[in-house]
Amino acid sequence: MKAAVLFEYEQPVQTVDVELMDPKPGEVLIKIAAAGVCHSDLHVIKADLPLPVPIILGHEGAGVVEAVGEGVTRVQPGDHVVLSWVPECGECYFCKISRYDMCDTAAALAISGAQRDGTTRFSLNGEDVHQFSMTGTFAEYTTVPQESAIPIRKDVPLELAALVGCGVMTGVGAVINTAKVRPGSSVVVIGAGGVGLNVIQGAALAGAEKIIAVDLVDGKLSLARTFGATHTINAKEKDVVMSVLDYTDQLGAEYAFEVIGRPETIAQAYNCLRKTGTAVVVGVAPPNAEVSINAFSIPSQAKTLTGTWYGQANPRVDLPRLLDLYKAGKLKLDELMSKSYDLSQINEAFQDMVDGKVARGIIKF
Ligand code: PAD
Ligand code: ZN
Repeated sequence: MKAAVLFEYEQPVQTVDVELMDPKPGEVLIKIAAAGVCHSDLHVIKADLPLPVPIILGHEGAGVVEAVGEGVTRVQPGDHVVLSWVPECGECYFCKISRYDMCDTAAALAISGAQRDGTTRFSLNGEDVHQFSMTGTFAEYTTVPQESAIPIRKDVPLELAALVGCGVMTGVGAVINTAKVRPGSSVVVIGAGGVGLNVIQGAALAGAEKIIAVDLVDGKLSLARTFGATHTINAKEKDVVMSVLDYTDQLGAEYAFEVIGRPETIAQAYNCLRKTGTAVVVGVAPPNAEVSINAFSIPSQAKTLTGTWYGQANPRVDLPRLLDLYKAGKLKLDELMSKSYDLSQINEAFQDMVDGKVARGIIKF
């Protein structure tokens, strides 16, 4: 079977034949139908998210259950599933308090690139091949823990369902679960890419009155309007903080989201806020990056600076709910899928993302 493997950082991904073992107890074999291309995959290539290579990238995907290992109770062959890249262990402190997004076990395993028992399921000429966050969706088939296989309704095309597996969950979840944006409020979204567009539509869903989208690419800003932005700022042309003040009666926004992963734009999100506002960092910055914020503003302006991981998802509840919202006409998925590719075109898909040509690129199998 074919998979897109990163062998070395900063090098193109190679589509090669790999071997995949049968699922072990508690695991599920999935035939992938579609996989979205997320900037987090590119972070791995750039070593900004340094995971062990060789690794099968891709963590946003959907498919059909092909086989299940011993003791699997959550799904059966034939089920349609969206993959969750945070398979909760259910046993750590954070799982006990129902913060599955913060599962310590899932975090440690993501860094190891292995499955729960510490070994890999994929190999190439006898060498271990890792998986991105126990998923690895840029592959014809993948084996995942059953906690990663979230059963979904069958009346949503799998190529659209794939999108909720990362970008939609993260973006909408950042708004609804983390910031808990209130109707009538003002929201700034810095970075209108695959995830940022979902923050924008999440804010619209939450009833925000002003949704100010910021990007460097005009095409992204017009997409942002499609997803519910009421105002747009091209950061190449205008000062972001000054423009946000102008759009908010010189108060600043109540909520700001950084959806790029750069220290400067994280500080910008904080600086866009009015006193008592909340900034949520979605973007993943390199491990050693640090953000500079005026210290006096911390007590004197009483803002909140927080972050979100996987949109603070409870995947078994939230992923099916997002698809219900799509079926109810309240969430856009078709408009996100701007271009589809064969697995062998994966590097082109990354380049299109870097060039700002797509909302979300989708690999179709
Ligand atoms: P993307 O490349 O589709 O979007 C990034 C957008 O930011 C593009 O539209 C760029 O034009 C725009 N941009 C870049 N620099 C600037 C700037 N200085 N000012 C304004 N706009 C700018 O990426 P994505 O949406 O797939 O991912 C965005 C980030 O979110 C990335 O860091 C990714 O790793 C992270 C992410 N986090 C989680 C999580 O759980 N927190 C999940 C998924 C993705
Ligand atoms: Zn992602």
